[in-house]
Amino acid sequence: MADVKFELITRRLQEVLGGDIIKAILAEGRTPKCYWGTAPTGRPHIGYFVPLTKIADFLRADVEVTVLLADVHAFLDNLKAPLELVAHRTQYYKKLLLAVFTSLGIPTSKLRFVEGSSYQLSREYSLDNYKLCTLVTEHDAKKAGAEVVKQVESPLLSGLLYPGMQALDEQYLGCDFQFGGVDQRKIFTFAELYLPRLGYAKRAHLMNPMVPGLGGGKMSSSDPNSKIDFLDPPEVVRRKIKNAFCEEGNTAENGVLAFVKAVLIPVSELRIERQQGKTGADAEEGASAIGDQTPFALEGAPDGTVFSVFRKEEYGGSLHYKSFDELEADFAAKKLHPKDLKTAVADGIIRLLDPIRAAFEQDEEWKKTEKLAYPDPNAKPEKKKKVYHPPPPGKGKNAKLADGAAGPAAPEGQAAPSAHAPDATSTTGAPEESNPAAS
Ligand code: STL
Repeated sequence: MADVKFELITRRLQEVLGGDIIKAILAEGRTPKCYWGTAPTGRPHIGYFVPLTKIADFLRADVEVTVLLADVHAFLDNLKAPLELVAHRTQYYKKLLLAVFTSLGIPTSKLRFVEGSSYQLSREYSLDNYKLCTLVTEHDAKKAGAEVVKQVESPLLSGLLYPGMQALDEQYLGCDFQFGGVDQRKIFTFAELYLPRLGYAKRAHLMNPMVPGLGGGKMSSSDPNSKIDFLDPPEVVRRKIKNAFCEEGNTAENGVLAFVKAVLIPVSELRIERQQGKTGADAEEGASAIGDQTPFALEGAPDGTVFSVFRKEEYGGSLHYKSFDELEADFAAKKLHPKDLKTAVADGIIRLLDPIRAAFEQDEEWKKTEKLAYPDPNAKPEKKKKVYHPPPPGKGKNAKLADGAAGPAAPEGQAAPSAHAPDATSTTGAPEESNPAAS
C-alpha cells in the first residue's frame, strides 16, 4: 500500500529530493502533507493544467494538499502584481483554480487554500525572516532566486527576500514536501540548506518537468499569442494553436506535442482509471466533476486509447494512441501531420476549457473580480483629481486672517501645525472649494 502511494505521488516527475522523508511517513501509516505555491501575478494560462493534474495524483494518494496563494511574493518579485491589484488577483486565481479542480473532478473539499499574507505578516514569521537575513549571504539569496525572480538591471532588495520567505513557508504551512516546477530547484535546495539552520526540519521536494509554450519556448513569455488563457473561447484557441510552432517530424521544442504529453494524456488516464473504478483514496473522486469526462479518444477507438487524431478515410483514417511514445514516434516518422495533430489538440483544449468558461459566465462576482484584477490596459485613464496645494504661509485668500485662525486651533502649550508637518490639512488632498477650513 505504501509503495503504491509512493509511486502515485512520484510518477511523471522530473526529480525527487528527499523521497525517504515521504517513504518514512507512508511506512508509519501517516498522511503526508504537501503544498504547492503560486504567485497571483499575470493571467494564469493553460500551462497551469500541468501542476494541477499532478495535484490530482497527490489527492488520490491521500496526501493533504495546501495551495498557497503567494500574494506577498507576487509583489516581492519586481512588483509583477502591483500592490493595489494583488488582492483582486489573489481572488481571481482562487476562483479559477477552484473551477479547474472541479472540472478535473478533484474534490475541492480536500484542498486547503491559504493566502501568504495571512501569516507572513505575523510577529513570528517576521522575526524568522530577519533571523534568516542574518544567516543568508546576498550571494546565496541571489543564486537561489536566479531562475524564478525576474532578473533586472537594478535588482531590488525584495527579490532577495523571496527565496528565504519561500523556505519559511514550508515551516509555516506545516508541510512534509513542497511541490513545484523544476525551475524552483535552486529555491528548494536553498530551503533544504537553511531551514535546519533555523532549527526547523528539512523538507522533501518534488519537481515537475517544465513544459514548453506554444512558441516552443517558455510558456510564461510575455507574448500573449503563445499562451492560451483559461477563458479563451474556441475560435481563439484554434487560432493560437494554428499559429503554434509545430514542425513536421520535429519532436523537440514542440509545445503542441508537449501539451499532449503533460496534460491531455494524463487527464485521459485519470478519466479511464475512474471509469474502471480506480478512484484512489477517495471513492467520491470524479463524482462532482463538471463537463464531459470521457478520455480524449474518438468514438470507436480501441480500449485503452488515451489520445485519438481524427483523419478522413482518404488520408488513412483516424489514429489512436495508447501512449505518448507511440504518438511521438509517428510524429517523428512523419506519419502524423502537424495539421491533424493541431486540430486534435485544439479540440481537446476546447473540451477542457468549456466547463471553466461556463463557471466564469455564471459567476457575477468572479466577473467583477476579473475586471478589477486585470483592468483593460487600453482603457482611458481616469481624469486626475485636482490636488489641493496650500499656499505658503502669508499668501493665498485667507492670508489676512490672524496666524493659525485658518487652520486647526493649537491646543494650549503646543504650536499650531505647520504646512510642512505630515498632519497639516494639505495632506487630505481635498480640493480648495470643499475644504471647510478654507471657507
Ligand atoms: C510564479 C510562477 C511559478 C511559481 C511561483 C510563482 C511560485 C511561487 C511561490 C511563492 C511562495 C512559495 C511557493 C511558491 O512558498 O511557476 O510566478
